[in-house]
Amino acid sequence: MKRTVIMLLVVIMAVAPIAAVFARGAQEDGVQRHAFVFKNTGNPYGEKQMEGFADGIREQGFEPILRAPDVPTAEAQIQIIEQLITQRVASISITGNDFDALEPVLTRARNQGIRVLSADSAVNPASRMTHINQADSEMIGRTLIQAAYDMAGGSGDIAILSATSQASNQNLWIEWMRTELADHPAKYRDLNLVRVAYGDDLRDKSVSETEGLLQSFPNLKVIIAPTTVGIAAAGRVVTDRGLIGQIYVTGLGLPSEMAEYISNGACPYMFLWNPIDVGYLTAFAATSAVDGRISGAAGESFSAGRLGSFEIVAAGDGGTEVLLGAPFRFDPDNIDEWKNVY
Ligand code: RAM
Repeated sequence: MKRTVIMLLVVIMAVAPIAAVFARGAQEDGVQRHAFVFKNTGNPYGEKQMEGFADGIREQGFEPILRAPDVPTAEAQIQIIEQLITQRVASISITGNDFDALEPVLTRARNQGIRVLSADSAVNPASRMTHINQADSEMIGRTLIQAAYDMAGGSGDIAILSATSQASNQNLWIEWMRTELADHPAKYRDLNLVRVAYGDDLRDKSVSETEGLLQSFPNLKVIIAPTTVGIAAAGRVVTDRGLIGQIYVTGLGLPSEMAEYISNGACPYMFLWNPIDVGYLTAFAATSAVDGRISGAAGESFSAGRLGSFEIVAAGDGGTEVLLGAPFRFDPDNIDEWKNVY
């Protein structure tokens, strides 16, 4: 009996320090690891977002893990998340390839004590503690329709070239584009949204989808691409086909990839936020979630290094979010200042 009690005490004493460390999210080797999972590889926007995340995690003395599947699907992200659960990371921040499909695996991660957040493209509220949103989704959607109206001179066919059909960030922006059109029927009377095409954030597919739009709609005036991959592909096609001045491209683009098309007139202007800052802000939200400073509830706030302090607010989908700030407009007057920044 006495021996059993002693053995038990020995076991408890051996396990206690490990348990204490785990409680703060560290692995067996004492290192706290924070993972970021992007939509897919080969997207310069995603690389910048992950770069910002890695900077923010390292600045706080932890270790970042950056992952992205080859293809932008939920299934491919599920495999990565399963590996991260086995690795016992402290947090997973994900740019979701699907709003709902990741819920079972992310719930499993959360049940193991891993803190889960989304950034850029949200997963549903049941799957996340909070979402790091680059900018107000309503403002993005409405602004892009207003830009298309302006470029089309008020009338003509317009089309949207999106990422994947399941991408929750693009789908939300497109919903707001439709709302903007519906809210002002008189203003947009002569503006026809003829199609939403999906380039899947793959360069070649985005190029061929742009070509398909040009072929199907000879009177097309504006292509709105709310994706950095799509807008660059559309800019390329319009330029190569000698359609500058006939078809305009706008949407969300990286200044580094779009400078050529902003200067040559294929894209009169476009919008974006700083993707490095989205990642950096996510890094601080993730560590704050791990050390218990935030639970993800509206009204909580946390400090995000060089970006200052942020508050968690209610999101339109019933969950919560953190807003980085307003999107920025890039045009011929300022593009040279920005093209080497991101
Ligand atoms: C693409 C991705 C990303 C989106 C940007 C605007 O790079 O789809 O998720 O935020 O475009």
